[in-house]
Amino acid sequence: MKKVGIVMGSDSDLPILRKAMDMLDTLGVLYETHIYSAHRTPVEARDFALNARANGFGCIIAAAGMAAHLAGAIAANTTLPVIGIPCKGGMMDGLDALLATVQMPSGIPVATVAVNGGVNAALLAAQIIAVSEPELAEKLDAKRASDAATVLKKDAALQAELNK
Ligand code: RP5
Repeated sequence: MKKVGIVMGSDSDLPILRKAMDMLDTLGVLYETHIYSAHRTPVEARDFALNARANGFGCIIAAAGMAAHLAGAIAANTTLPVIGIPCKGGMMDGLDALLATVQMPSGIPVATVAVNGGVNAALLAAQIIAVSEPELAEKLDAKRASDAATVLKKDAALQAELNK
């Protein structure tokens, strides 16, 4: 199985990435995690992206806040799919990071999830890996079914309470 690369701009982003790692653990997806910054460690971030395909990664999650160039900088140096997580924080509380991550120029895509969207980033990464992993695809189908059953159970409880 190809690994998911997880890169964050600072250890202050770690709580968001922990949610992603927990979801990948639940699904049995392999990953490797690093703190590399587009601004503070540009050489390491670039080298990670340049070597990611050869190092067995199938996609990369990149999370950063404020002037969030990390996902774009990673995407500039690999043709692996890159999933960007804009992180909350700073004067604009994540809006700056959202725009910096999502508004990529034509030619260098970043699949941007919601601000602090660690869980969806992990699910999208798992869906990418599952293109060539039928067992993982089955786990994702089972999770969807289980999530739907949870909603319908709550609906049934609400009906019982309100619609007598
Ligand atoms: C970004 O600046 C990081 O991704 C983080 O979200 C934000 C603040 O970083 P720290 O000052 O907490 O290290 O580069």
